[in-house]
Parts: sequence; structure tokens; C-alpha cells
Amino acid sequence: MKPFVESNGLSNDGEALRRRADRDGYLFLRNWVDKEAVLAARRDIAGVLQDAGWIDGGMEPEEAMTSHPPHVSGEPEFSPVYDRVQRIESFHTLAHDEKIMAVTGHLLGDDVLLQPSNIARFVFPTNLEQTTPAHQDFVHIQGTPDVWTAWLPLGDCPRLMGGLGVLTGSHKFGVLPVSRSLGAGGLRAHFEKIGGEWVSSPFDNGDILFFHSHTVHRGLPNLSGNRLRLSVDFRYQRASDPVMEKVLTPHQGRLSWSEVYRGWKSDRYQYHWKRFDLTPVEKVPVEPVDEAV
Ligand SMILES: O=C(O)CCC(=O)C(=O)O
Repeated sequence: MKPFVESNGLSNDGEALRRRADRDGYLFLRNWVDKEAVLAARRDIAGVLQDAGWIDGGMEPEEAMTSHPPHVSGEPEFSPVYDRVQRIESFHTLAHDEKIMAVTGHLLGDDVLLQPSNIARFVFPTNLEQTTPAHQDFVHIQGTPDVWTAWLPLGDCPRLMGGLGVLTGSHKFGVLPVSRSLGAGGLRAHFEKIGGEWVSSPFDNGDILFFHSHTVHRGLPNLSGNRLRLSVDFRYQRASDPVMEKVLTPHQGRLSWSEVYRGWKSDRYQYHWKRFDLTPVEKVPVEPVDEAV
């Protein structure tokens, strides 16, 4: 797979960043996000996972070594552990990183809403059939197409651990039909007819990928054999655009915000979206098509 085009050279030029994002459907920036903040989120999340036994004991949790059988979202054992992760302050704080906000400001203007429903992902090395299928985020988040997802691994993500692949230019083809699939989101986009080229690069800590809600992307298999891949998805849109109600609740919808915020040291980012006069809309059901399409 060819590498991502790096956009650090354009990072001070909003117009050039927008042109690049419009051409490719993504922006990849190296050494961009506050590395200490990324590692703080990694440490805190890995601590919960080690406590749950998903990361091996006897070493630092941030090594994220695992010999535990894989867990995936949707299993009963997954939810209590995921909800503990959802309550982590450093994880939600990372989404407000000022250099992430600077890029989303260039892409969207000055009324950027971070959709509060931040996502953490743990991808086991022994669960390849559950690798996230090719999909467009719009199907899951709706509201407005003008949403940019920021995807970043928590720490280094060498090629062996997979990462994320993007189909260049695929955001120009609207919303594609979907079929049911294994893997996060459970829906696979039918992208085969639109052409384009799959690109990806290994990530070092601090690197970040932004992509449009119509950009087709997929998880790459974690072939490390013994290390959990930890990553986050944060999503940004204009506060003045409609926003799907569901993304205003904690991801997976079991916790209330007061439960999430219990025990936080700072209230700076709590209920951050309440300063906007939002237009919430309901989710429109998505109908998977027959595999033969
Ligand atoms: O991290 C992954 O496996 C995929 C994440 C992703 O594609 C998404 O959340 O839209």
C-alpha cells in the first residue's frame, strides 16, 4: 500500500489544507498532537485494561502486551470495561488538543463542535476477522456530511500493528450502499466500483489522520501477535450544522455524562457542547443491501 501524503508543509495555510483535504478526502500530519497527552490517555486506558485482565500483568500496562482471548464490542463482557474507559478524563481531554482544534478550525470555520461521543478502540492481535471493514463514517454519525474524524493510535503504531487505510478520493462519490459485516460498525461499504487507491502509513506517537465522513476507510489487521492496538476516534463538525442526537451521549449510550465526569479533576471540558445552540436530529435507519449488489 502506498503511504499517506503528509500535509505538515501546509499546516499554516488554511486554504491549502482545505484544497488538499478536498482532493484526497484526508489529511495526515506527523508529529502533530501533544505526545505527553497521548501517552497519558494510553496509560490510563491501559491501566483499566490491565485491571480487567485484557492486558498481561507483571509489566507496565502501557506495553499493552496481551495473551488474553479477544473481546469485541457487543459481547456482554465488553460493556463494563468499555464504560470504565469512557469515564477516563485524559481520554476525553485529548480530543480538545489545541493542534487538533487548529486543523478542524481550518477545515470547518470557527464554530467547531467536537461531537462529545468520543470513541476508544482496542484491537486484539488474534482477532483478524473482526478487523474494521471498509466503511464511511456518515452511515453511523449522519447529521451533516461535513464531519471530519480524527483517528490516532495511542502511541506508536508500526505497520505490523495495522492502523488505518484510506481510499483516496472516495469522499467524492456520496453515500455508498452497505452490507452487514463483522468488525466495528458492522457495515461494509460497496466501494469496489469507484476506483481510487488505498493508502496507509505506520504512525509514530503524535501522528494523526483526519478524514471526511464520506471517505471510505478500514482498519488494518493487527498482526503483532501479542500487542493490543489502542486508538481513538474523535469527530468534529460545525456547531451550526444538524447533529445526530446519539453522538451527544457517551459512546455506546449506557452512561450519563454525570457518571462519566464523576471524579474528574477539571470541569474545563465538561458539557463543552452546551455553549452552542445545536440542532439535534434523529438517526435515519440504514438499510443494508443484498451482498449481490
Ligand atoms: O480503529 C479501527 O479499527 C477503525 C476505526 C474506524 O474506522 C472508525 O471508527 O470509523
